[in-house]
Amino acid sequence: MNFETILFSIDAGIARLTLNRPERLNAFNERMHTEVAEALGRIETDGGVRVLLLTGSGRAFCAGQDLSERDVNAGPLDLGRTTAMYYNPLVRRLAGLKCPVVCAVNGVAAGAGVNIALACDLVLARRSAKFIQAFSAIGLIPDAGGTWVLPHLIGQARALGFTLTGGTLSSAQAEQWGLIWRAVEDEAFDAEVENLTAQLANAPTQGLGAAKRAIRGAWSATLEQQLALESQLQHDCGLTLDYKEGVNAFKARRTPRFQGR
Ligand code: T3D
Repeated sequence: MNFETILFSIDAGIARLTLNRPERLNAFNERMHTEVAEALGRIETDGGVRVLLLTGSGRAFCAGQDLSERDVNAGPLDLGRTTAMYYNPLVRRLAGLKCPVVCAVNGVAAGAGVNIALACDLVLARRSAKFIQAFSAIGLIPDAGGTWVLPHLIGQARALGFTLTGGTLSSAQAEQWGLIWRAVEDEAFDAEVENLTAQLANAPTQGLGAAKRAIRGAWSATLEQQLALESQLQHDCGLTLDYKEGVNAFKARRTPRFQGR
C-alpha cells in the first residue's frame, strides 16, 4: 500500500509511524485509519521490531476525528460503528503490541488524539504541547479508551473535571497528574525522543513486552491472579537469550548486547 496520510519506516529495530496530515492537524480520516492499521500489521508480523515511535508532523500531534468527514446534516450518523470499526481496534493494537510504544506528542493533541497517545506505553510531550478533551464541545464522550484510561491514570475527580469542562492541560500539568511520562523542553524534545527510542531498541524486548503486559493487565486482576501471571511471564523471560546475556554481562562487568530474543 502506498501511504498518503502517514510516514512509515522500519529500520534497525525501530518502527516510526508519523501521522502526516499537518494541514488538518493530523486528524484521522478513514484513509489514515486504514493506513495506520496496515502499518501496525507490518509491525506485528515483523519479528525484528523492538520499539514503535508514534508522532505527528507539523505543529500538532493529532486533532482526533477529521470532522470534515462528518456530514451531520445529511442524516443520522452511526458513530458507534465508526468507533468500533476504527478507534477501538487501534487502541487495542497499540496496547497489545509486544514491543514498547513511545508516543512523542509534538504539539496539540485533541479529542481521540489525546486518548490514542494515552494508549501508548511511554508518552513524552513537548513542553509547549497541550492536551484537550475536545469531545464535550461537540456533544460527544471521550472515546478511543478515554473513559477508561483517564480515571485509571488521574482519578475520577480530575477525569470528570478534564472531560466535562472540555479542559486544556499543559504538558507540564499532564506530567504532574501522571497522565504522561514526561514533559520535555521544546529544544531538547527531539533528542530526548531519539535517545529513549534508541535505548528501547537495544533493550531486552521480550522482557519489556512481558512487563508491559503484566502492568497493563494489573488493572483488572486480583493480587493472586497477578502473582500467577508474574510467575508465568518470569518463566518465559528466564528462557530468553537476553536474560542469559544480561546475567553474563553483569558478571563480566560489561555492557550487555541484547538481541530482543
Ligand atoms: O466521528 C467519530 O467516528 C466519533 C469519534 C470521535 C473522535 C474524536 O476525536 S471527536 C473530536 C474531534 N476533534 C475535535 O473536536 C478537535 C477540533 N479541533 C480543535 O478544536 C482545534 O483545531 C485545536 C484546539 C485542536 C487546535 O486549534 P488551533 O487554533 O491551533 O488550530 P485551528 O485553526 O483550529 O486548526 C487548523 C486547521 O486544522 C483548520 O483548518 P483551516 O481553517 O486552516 O483550513 C482546522 O479546521 C483544521 N482542523 C483542526 N482540527 C480538525 C481540523 N479539521 C478537521 N477535523 C479536525 N478535528
